[in-house]
Amino acid sequence: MKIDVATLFPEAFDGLKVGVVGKALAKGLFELRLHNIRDYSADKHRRCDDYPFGGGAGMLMTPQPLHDCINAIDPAHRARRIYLSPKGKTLTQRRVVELAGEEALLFVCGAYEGVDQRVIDLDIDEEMSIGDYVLTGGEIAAMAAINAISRYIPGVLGSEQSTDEESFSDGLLEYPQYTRPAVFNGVAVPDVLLSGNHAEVDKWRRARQLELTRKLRPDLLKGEDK
Ligand code: 4FV
Repeated sequence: MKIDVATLFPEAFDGLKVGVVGKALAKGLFELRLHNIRDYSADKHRRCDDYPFGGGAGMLMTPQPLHDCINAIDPAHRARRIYLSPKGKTLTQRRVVELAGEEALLFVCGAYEGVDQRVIDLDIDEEMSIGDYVLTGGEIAAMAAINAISRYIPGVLGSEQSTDEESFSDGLLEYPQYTRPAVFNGVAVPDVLLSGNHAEVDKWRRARQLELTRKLRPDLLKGEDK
């Protein structure tokens, strides 16, 4: 998979060069290319922002640098072009898995109050949000999406890790997890997990998932008989 990012702050993506994702990049399991939108500005001062027509607080990203950057990266429009925005559909694990199947992704990071609407209309396939709040730029949202998507790229998670049983993989929150020591700070691990009875462990875990999901995320229970 090839992931391109159009951003005013390429250095923000150093955060992806560590840990599991950093190792995967070093091994070439997927490709990440960063493009500085400012390099495409035709303005003599390399400006990429201007005041919004009609007034209003803050600045907007001007259309020319972003439009030219996007089309220089992806001239044949082969990539799925995603603009990070609070107006977008909130990213879910289901969408993460779908995007992990794409050959090429292009994440477009806004800044300031956002971007000129004509770039979205002309150049963007989908708007994606990571949550109902406003960030100063799309970079953190893009890194969150890239991080989540990378977990589904073959070889990124070691054999000891898996995407099979985790929060949202079966539409429910994950069950509580414990490791050594068996008693910590006077609190013991639930006996069933030490029993060696896998059927009972599975039953206990499913019951905890339902209990946790009902308590913390009832919205995930779509009325199905769970
Ligand atoms: C955002 C979000 C987000 C809005 C203006 C960047 C900022 C600036 N992106 N999920 N929530 N973006 O707040 O994805 O351009």
